[in-house]
Parts: sequence; C-alpha cells; structure tokens
Amino acid sequence: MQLVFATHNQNKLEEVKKLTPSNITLISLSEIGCTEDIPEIGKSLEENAQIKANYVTEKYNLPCFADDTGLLVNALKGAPGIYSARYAGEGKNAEENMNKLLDELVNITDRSAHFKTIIALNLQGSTSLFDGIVEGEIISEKLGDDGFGYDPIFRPNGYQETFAQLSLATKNSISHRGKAIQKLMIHLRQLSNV
Ligand code: ITT
Repeated sequence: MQLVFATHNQNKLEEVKKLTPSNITLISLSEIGCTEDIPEIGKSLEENAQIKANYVTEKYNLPCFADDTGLLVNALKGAPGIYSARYAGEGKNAEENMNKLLDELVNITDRSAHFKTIIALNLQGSTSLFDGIVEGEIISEKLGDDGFGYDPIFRPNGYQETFAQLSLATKNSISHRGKAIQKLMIHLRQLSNV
C-alpha cells in the first residue's frame, strides 16, 4: 500500500519511516510535487491534522495521513499547544521557540507538560483519527543533540534524559507520535485483513 505522509517536517518523516512496516510505502510531499506550505488555520490539533490530510487528498486524489502535534505546558494553560511550531514567530525556529518557553517558565516550579499528536488518515473515502500523548517535564536548560523541535528541553516521565539525549528508537517507543503511529498501523493491518 502507498500512503502519502503530508508533512514538510523531515524529522517527522524520518521518525515515521522507522515505524512503518515494509508493506507500506511512505510517499513524501516533495515526491508528489507539493512544495507549498499548507495553511494550518484550525482551532485544534484535530482540525489541523484533517486540514493537512484533506489538502493532499483533494488536490492530488491520493490516500494520505497527516500529523499535527503540540507541546502543552500545564503552568501556561496548555500553551504553546497548536501554536508550537510558530511560538516565537513565523520563522518556525526551534532555538527561538525553546528560548521563549524557557523564559516563560523562569521561577515557575510546576514544569509538567505533555506532547500530543493527532494523526488524520484519509483512506477509502473516510477519515480516521489516532492520538498519542507522552507526559514529562520542561527542564531549565537544553540538553542533547538529537531529535528536533522542543526535544532538548523535554524530559519524559521515567527517564533521566531529554528526548534529544535518547536514541530515536527509544523516543519512538514512548513518544506521542510513536503511540499515534502504532494505532494507525493497527488500523491499517485490520483493514488489509478484511
Ligand atoms: P508539518 O505541519 O509540515 O507536519 P510542522 O513542523 O509545522 O510540520 P506541526 O504543525 O505539527 O508540524 O508543529 C508542531 C511543532 O511542535 C513542530 O514544529 C516542533 O517545533 C514541535 N514538535 C512536534 N513534534 C515534536 C517532537 O516529536 N519533538 C519535539 N518537538 C516537536
């Protein structure tokens, strides 16, 4: 089965490739010639994931899925949330986003936060949603060189390391995206058994 993964984020693509069984071929947006930014104008992760998936299905008439992810910090009432990519501005700059978040949390003791991913799948004329959450905390400095986005300042519960210090295999086994992708793959397996 061929499925387009509607993301311009190469890090997401690499993570998801590692979780995709060999009978599913992931096609990137660049492979179908989609280079434009897909406007994320929804008011929730669910809406934005569907907007991205629908854009590809409607314009290219291809089965596809999209991921929308947010980092929700409890002391900030769920911010940056759906604005995680552009928290510090339109540049989508990870360093600036982390700096802004660390500034917002100076002197705040409740550092608890979670990543949440929603995946929207458009296949055979219907849409299905899958979710994944990982709980953790925002530490007060950046640690680690791997991963992307907010990984250097997010330490998942039960670990001493940030996501940027853990291997991709370990991150994928516990992460928001890893959990959502697992649910997606179970769904696809069930469909192919029908
Ligand atoms: P696409 O919309 O093209 O998929 P994007 O980077 O804009 O790419 P999102 O809209 O889902 O993706 O934005 C979520 C932002 O949250 C993303 O830019 C990162 O800054 C951050 N993020 C998402 N997943 C993450 C992860 O696994 N680890 C760290 N930060 C993450």
